[in-house]
Amino acid sequence: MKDAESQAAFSMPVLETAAPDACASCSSYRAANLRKLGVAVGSWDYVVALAGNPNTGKSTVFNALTGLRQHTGNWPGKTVSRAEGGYAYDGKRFKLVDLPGTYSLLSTSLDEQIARDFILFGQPEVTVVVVDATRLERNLNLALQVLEITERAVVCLNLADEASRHGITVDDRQLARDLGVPVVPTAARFGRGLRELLHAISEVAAGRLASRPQRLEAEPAAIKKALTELMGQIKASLPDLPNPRWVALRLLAGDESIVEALRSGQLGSLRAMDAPQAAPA
Ligand SMILES: Nc1nc2c(ncn2[C@@H]2O[C@H](COP(=O)(O)OP(=O)(O)OP(=O)(O)O)[C@@H](O)[C@H]2O)c(=O)[nH]1
Ligand SMILES: [Mg+2]
Repeated sequence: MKDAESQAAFSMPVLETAAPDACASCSSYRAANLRKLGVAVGSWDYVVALAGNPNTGKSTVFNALTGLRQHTGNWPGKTVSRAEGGYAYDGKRFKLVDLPGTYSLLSTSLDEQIARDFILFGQPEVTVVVVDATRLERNLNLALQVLEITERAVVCLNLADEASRHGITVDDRQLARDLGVPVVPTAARFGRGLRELLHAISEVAAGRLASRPQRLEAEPAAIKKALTELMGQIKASLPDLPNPRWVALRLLAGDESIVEALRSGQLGSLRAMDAPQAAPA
């Protein structure tokens, strides 16, 4: 993006204008606190990842918050690599990372691996899982996998307008209780719900919202023993690697791509992924 454009994005009016009598404690005021930074993130306080199945509106959310113009369209697989941009909100700077769509953290296609590696090893402070409210059951598979590895998550229940058009009602409060993390209904294409999303991300990033994510039952004793041993070895050789438990589980499952990534040293180098990177305009 050119400088002038980036400057324009910086000063662009935000989502919806705050009412003149907006007070500092209401959500309109908070939305007015958004500054879209485009690619000019500079330094940042928090890294936020946008994860989710293909075609759920991740890039639409990314564009709305950063002022950038990532490719969007109504078919899956548009975003094929990581894109970064930023925004400032409530006195903090957020680096937002738009990821390719992925159905699962176990996926093996290249763009899905890019998403998987960032979610697992990029150490975002907050992972926003953008789910399609019209296909909730399928989308929750990835959401539950993400909640296995991080407490710092927000579920963005997008395409809420499409859901109501199809007569689908989602009880977002119950879903939030069931998942143990904030759930924010949005219609990103129309800018709806984004102020609440910004607020939830900010609260989770700052640790002001305590999440208790839904986790699967404990594993059988034999697996637990093998896991503990393997995790010990992984931690000894790669002390800084986030999510050693996930890596150990994949090794036990015989995941060749993880075996190879460990052998080649690729897993050890993934943590360098937070170097600033320009997003194509
Ligand atoms: N009706 C409606 N359409 C939306 C909404 N959010 C996004 N869309 C549309 O859904 C389509 C997919 O949006 P994208 O932002 O490209 O989705 P994505 O998740 O980035 O897709 P991939 O990069 O392929 O994984 C586009 O046509 C958007 O305009 C929404 O809230 N309501
Ligand atoms: Mg996309």
